[in-house]
Amino acid sequence: MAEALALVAPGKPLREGLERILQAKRGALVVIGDDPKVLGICTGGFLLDAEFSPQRLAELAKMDGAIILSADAGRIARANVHLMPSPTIPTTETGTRHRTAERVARSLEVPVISVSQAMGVVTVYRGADRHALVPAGRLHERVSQALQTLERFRHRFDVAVAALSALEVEDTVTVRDVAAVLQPAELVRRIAEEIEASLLELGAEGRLFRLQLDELTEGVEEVRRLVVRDYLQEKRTEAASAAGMDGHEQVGGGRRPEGPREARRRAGRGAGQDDGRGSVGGPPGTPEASLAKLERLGLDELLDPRAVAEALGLELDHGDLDASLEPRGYRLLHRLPRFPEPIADRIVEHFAGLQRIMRASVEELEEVGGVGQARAKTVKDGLARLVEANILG
Ligand code: 3AT
Ligand code: 3AT
Ligand code: MN
Repeated sequence: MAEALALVAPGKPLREGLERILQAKRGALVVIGDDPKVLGICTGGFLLDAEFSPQRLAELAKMDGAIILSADAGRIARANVHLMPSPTIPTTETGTRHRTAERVARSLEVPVISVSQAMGVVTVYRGADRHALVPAGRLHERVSQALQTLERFRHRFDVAVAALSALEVEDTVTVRDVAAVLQPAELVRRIAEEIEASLLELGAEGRLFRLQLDELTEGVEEVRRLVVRDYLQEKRTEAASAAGMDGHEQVGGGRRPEGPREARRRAGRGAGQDDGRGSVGGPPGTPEASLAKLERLGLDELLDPRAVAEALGLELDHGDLDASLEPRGYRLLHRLPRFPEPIADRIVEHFAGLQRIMRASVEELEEVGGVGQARAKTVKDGLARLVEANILG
């Protein structure tokens, strides 16, 4: 469908021809492709094999029947053709032109376009998909409105990320602060996805919008992933429980180890319960599953910090959003300048939690494979700068 929409994007000759047909208040049935499979369902009409031009298309649309174009829409192969797709192919359309368009698209691997004379609408059929074209002016309007909304959420995201960094260094993060980052991040992702679809339809006319979109989404996806990796509550395995591993021994763990309330709750908790929904995007308890869960939340759910906590696998005591959390440290370590990501990951996996990384000496950091004196210093300096920025800020 994406390729088909690219052929009819505003500014393309084919789109111009379709606009002319609309202006003349006529209809059309256009098949893009003239391979033997297409010719096999063609009867009547005549051979043209003329170079495509918008004017020619509009002129030929004055005749009955379908117009057959080459696969690249560069030539007009035939006109006034009667198409005879198998009547057993299902169609939900009513008029003969639209029934035919849907059946041809469903049975052959070619895009089919209908211009409805009665409704003044252009529809692209591809396989079982259909897409009604939106006039370019309305698309422009829609995209610029969506970009404005995107900008607002991007701002909210930036503010929340800066706040989270400060709280992480101070070691005073709560569930609420993590949700405050993941919520706008997910909204940014959703709006961007919508804009992408409109940009596909706008083709070359969407170039400037594309630049804005890229700028407004820059870095959000990475932070989204790293925040999830920082706070995801990993499902504890039977083996780990049996071995007497507790929060203290867990690598990272998302949840601060101390806290008698939490220890009590944890003791009573069963291991590894599946919720049956977590299968899309990786096994439950993985960052991918968590991200997929966030993506599936309805808008109302997403706005509730408790739903975000649930997607992270956090079990809140009486839904307490002020419960404190400790990050593993992925996000802050990935911000270190010119620092290889696998090494940052290794440091996080070696120490249990950001606070321990911050307290580690250069020598202790050097114990991690791949970390020499230079890198250990980069870590110490980078984290020290964050603390400093925090005190001054
Ligand atoms: P006109 O001289 O334009 O009236 P025509 O033979 O050129 O007749 P068209 O292709 O313009 O025919 O089709 C006109 C309408 O006839 C369109 C559709 O509503 C109806 N029609 C055409 N073929 C069929 C069919 N197989 N079954 C039912 N209705 C049909
Ligand atoms: P409109 O919304 O009225 O434009 P429709 O789906 O109601 O489209 P109609 O039955 O009114 O379709 O037919 C309009 C024209 O479509 C008639 C004919 O020129 C063309 N057409 C219909 N069926 C075929 C076909 N099988 N092959 C080629 N052209 C067809
Ligand atoms: Mn009709």
